[in-house]
Amino acid sequence: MNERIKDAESEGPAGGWGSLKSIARIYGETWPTPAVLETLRRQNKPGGFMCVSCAWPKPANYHAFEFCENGAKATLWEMTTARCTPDFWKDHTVTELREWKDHDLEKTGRLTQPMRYDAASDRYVEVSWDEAFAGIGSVLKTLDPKSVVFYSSGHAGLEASYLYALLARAYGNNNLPQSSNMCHETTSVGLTKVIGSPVGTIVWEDLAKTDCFFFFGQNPGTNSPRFLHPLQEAKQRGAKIVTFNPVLEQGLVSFVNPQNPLDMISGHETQISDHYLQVQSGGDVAAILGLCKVVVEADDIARARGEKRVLDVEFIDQHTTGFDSFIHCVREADWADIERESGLTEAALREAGDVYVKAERVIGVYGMGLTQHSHGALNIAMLVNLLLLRGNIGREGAGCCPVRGHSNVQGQRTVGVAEKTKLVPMDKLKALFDFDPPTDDGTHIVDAIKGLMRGEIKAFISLGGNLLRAVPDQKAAEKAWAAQELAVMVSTKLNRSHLFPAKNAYILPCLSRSEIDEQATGNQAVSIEDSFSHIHGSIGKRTPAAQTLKSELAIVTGIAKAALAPSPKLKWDEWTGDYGLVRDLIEKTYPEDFKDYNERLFTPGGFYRGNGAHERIWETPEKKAIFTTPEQLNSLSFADRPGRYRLLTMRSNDQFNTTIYGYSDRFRGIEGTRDVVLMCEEDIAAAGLKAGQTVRLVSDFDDGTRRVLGGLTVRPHTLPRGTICSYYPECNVLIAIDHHDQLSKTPASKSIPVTIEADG
Ligand SMILES: Nc1nc2c(c(=O)[nH]1)N[C@H]1C(S)=C(S)[C@@H](COP(=O)(O)OP(=O)(O)OC[C@H]3O[C@@H](n4cnc5c(=O)[nH]c(N)nc54)[C@H](O)[C@@H]3O)O[C@H]1N2
Ligand SMILES: Nc1nc2c(c(=O)[nH]1)N[C@H]1C(S)=C(S)[C@@H](COP(=O)(O)OP(=O)(O)OC[C@H]3O[C@@H](n4cnc5c(=O)[nH]c(N)nc54)[C@H](O)[C@@H]3O)O[C@H]1N2
Ligand SMILES: [Mo]
Repeated sequence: MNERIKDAESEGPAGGWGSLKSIARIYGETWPTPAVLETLRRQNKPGGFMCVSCAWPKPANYHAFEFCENGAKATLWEMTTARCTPDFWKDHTVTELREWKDHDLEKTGRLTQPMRYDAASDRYVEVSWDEAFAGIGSVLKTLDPKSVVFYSSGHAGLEASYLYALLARAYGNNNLPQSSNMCHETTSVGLTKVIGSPVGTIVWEDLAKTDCFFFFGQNPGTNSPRFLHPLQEAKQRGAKIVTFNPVLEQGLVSFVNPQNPLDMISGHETQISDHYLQVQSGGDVAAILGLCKVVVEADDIARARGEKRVLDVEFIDQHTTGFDSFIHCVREADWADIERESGLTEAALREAGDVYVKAERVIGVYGMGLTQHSHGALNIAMLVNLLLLRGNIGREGAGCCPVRGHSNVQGQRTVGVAEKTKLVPMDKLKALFDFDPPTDDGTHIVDAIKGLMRGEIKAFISLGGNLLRAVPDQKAAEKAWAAQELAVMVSTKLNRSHLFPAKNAYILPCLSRSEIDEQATGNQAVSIEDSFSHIHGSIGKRTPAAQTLKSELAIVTGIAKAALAPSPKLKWDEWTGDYGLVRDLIEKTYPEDFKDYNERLFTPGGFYRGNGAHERIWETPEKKAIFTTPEQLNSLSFADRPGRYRLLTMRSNDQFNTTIYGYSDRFRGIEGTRDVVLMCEEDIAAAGLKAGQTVRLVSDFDDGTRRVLGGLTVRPHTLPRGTICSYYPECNVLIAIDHHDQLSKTPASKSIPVTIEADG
C-alpha cells in the first residue's frame, strides 16, 4: 500500500457504500418501478441488454450484477417515470428554457411524441410521425446534399448506424461526423499512423495476464467503473499500477468492491495505484520521454554487464522503424527540460521507469487526458514508443488500451459512419444497393461547425447526442445552428440542442436499448461493439416509455423513405421489419469482421472482430510499427506566460457527458454545485485570490474573440501548479473552435489557455 497517495478532498474510496448511496439517490429521484432491478440484473449479459453508458467490454464470465454505479445511473435515468409530453410546452417557451440547467431539462423525463418547432408561439408542437417525416423529407429534397450533415453520438446500435450511413450516402454525401471527433478521433488517426490500428490492441484475457498497467489520463472510477474489478484482481495477484494524471482521481487511488459482500462489510479497500504522478496538463510527452530515458539507461547497464537486454532488440529489429532517431532524441533529452515540461521530478520518473523495466508484460491505458490536446496524437505516439521499446504490443498480457466513450462509438465507425471515404468499402455499397456513393470526403465535426458558422451548412440531422452543448465555441455555434434550414434531433430526453431551433426543427423521440423494440417479425435485437472490438447482441425487455416511440432504426428508415427516391434495392420497410436482414447486409459489406453475424450474435463475451496489431501485423505504409521522434516536449500549442493557466475540463461522478444526473462529485468532495474552478493553494495565493471567491475565466486563445465564463467559485484542490480544472460542458463557451489536435482535429479540451479575473 502506498501511504503517499491520499486525496484530502475525497469522501472515500471508489465503489463501496458511497456508490450504492449514489445509485439509490437517482433511483429515488427518477422513481422507476421495482421491475427496474430485474432490468439491472440483465444488464451486460448474454440474452440481456447492453448498457447504454460506456464501451467497456462485457466479459463472458460475468458477475451476478454486471453493472457499475454509473451504468446503473444511466439505466435508471433512462427508465424514469417522468415524461416530457406535448403538454409540457403549454407552460414553457423555448426562449424561457434556455435559462434552465442541463439537469433540469433532462429531468423533465422521456420524450414521448414527435415535435415540430412553431416559431409563432415559440414552442414545440406535436406532429404525427408521417407529418414529421414528410416535413423533413420535403426540406432535404430542396437542399444541396453537400450542405447537410448527418451527425451521430455513439449510442445507436450497429444496425441503425449502418442504415444511417447508407441514408447519407444515398442522399449524396459522406458528411458523417460522430461524437468520436471530439473524443478518440486522436486514437483513430494517431494510433493508425504509428501501429496501423485505429483501436486498442488488447483483449479481455490480457487484463488477467499483465504484470503492470500504466494509466495516462483515463479515469475508470467514474467513466468505466467495471474496469475497477480487473484492476482489483490484478492488484490481488501482485500486478503494479502506475498512474499519470494531474488530478488525484479516487478510482485510481483506492476501491471497495460494491459487489463483494466481505469488502463491503469490512470496508476493505484495495489500493489501486502504486505510483501516482501528478503530471501537469499537457506534460505527458516529457514524462514519457523521461520513462524512455530510464529504459535506455537500464539497457546500457545490462549490456555493459552482459546481462539480458532491457530493450526487446529482436522485436525492434523485426517490427519497427524510426528507432535510431528516437533513441538519439532520448539520449539527448535533458532531465531539467523533462522536469520543467512534465512538472514531475526526475526521482519520481525514475521510480516509475523502474516499474516499467521490471514488468514483463505492460498494458498502456489512456483516455481523454491524452487525446484532447493540441498535440494529442503526439501523446499517443509517445505512449506507443514506450510500449515498443520492450515489445509490449501484440503479445499476451501487453498492449495499448484506449478506453472508448459511448457504448457503440467504436462500432458505428466499423459499419460505415465515417466521413473519410477510404474507411468505407464503397464498391460493396455500389454492388449491394445499385447507386454511386459520393467519392469526396465528408466533413469532420469541427469543419461542420465552422461551415455552420459561415452559413454553408444548412441542415443537421443528429442521431442522438447534444451537439450544441458538446462542441467548442458554444455561443457562436448556438447562433449559427438557429440560422439553419433544418435541424432534426433523434433524442430520448430534452436537451439544450433543442432550444436553438432552425427554421424547420424537429425532435424525434426514440426507444432506449432496454426497451422492447417490436417490429413486423417480433421483438428485435440490436448489437454493439465494445472497446476491445467484441460484438454483442442486446435485447430490450421493458415496456417502452410511450407507445408512440419509434426505434432509432425505424426513424432512420422513415427519414430515408421521405428524402430519397424509391429504389428496388433500398428495402427500408423490409429492413425495419427484421433487423436480422440488416445484419446480413453488414456481413456482406464487411465479410471478415462479421462472419456468421446472426448466428454469433449472442456469443458470451461477444465475438471478436480481430485486429492486425494484436497479431503484430502492422497496417502502416512501411508495414512496421513506427517510433516517433517528438518535435516538442509537451502537447500544447501555446507557451506559458504570467497569468495564463491550462484549463482542464473534467467530468463529475454524477454526469454522463452533457447529461447531468446531479450535483454530487463525491470523489472530489464537491457537493451541490458545478460552478467551481479548482486550483492549487500556491496558484490561488500567487494570483492574489482567495478560496471561496467568485471569478471568471477568460479564454486566452489569440484570435481576437473574447470568451468568458463567470460565476465560478475558487476551490483549493491538490493540483500541479498552472493546471486548473472546471466542468465540461459548462466550460465549452471558452474553447475556440480552432483549438484542437493538429492531426485529428479533436478539440483540445484538456489544455485550454485561460486567464482568471475577479468577478463582479
Ligand atoms: N459516468 C460517466 N461515464 C462516462 C462518461 C461520462 O461523462 N460519465 N463519458 C463517456 C465518454 S463519451 C468518454 S470519451 C469517456 C471519457 O473517459 P475519460 O477518458 O476518463 O475522460 P475524462 O474524465 O474527461 O478525462 C480523463 C482523465 O484525464 C485526466 N487528464 C486531463 N488532462 C491530462 C493530461 O494532460 N495528462 C494526463 N495524464 N491526464 C490528464 C483528467 O484528470 C481525468 O482524470 O467516458 C465515458 N464514460
Ligand atoms: N469541454 C469538453 N467538451 C467535450 C468533452 C470534454 O471532455 N470536455 N468530451 C467530448 C466527448 S468525449 C464526447 S463523446 C462528446 C459528447 O457529445 P454527445 O454524444 O453529442 O453528447 P451526449 O451528452 O452524450 O448526448 C446526450 C443526449 O443524447 C440523447 N440520448 C441519450 N440516449 C440516447 C439514445 O439511446 N438514443 C438517442 N438517439 N439519443 C439518446 C439524449 O437526448 C441526451 O440529452 O462531448 C465532447 N465535448
Ligand atoms: Mo467521448
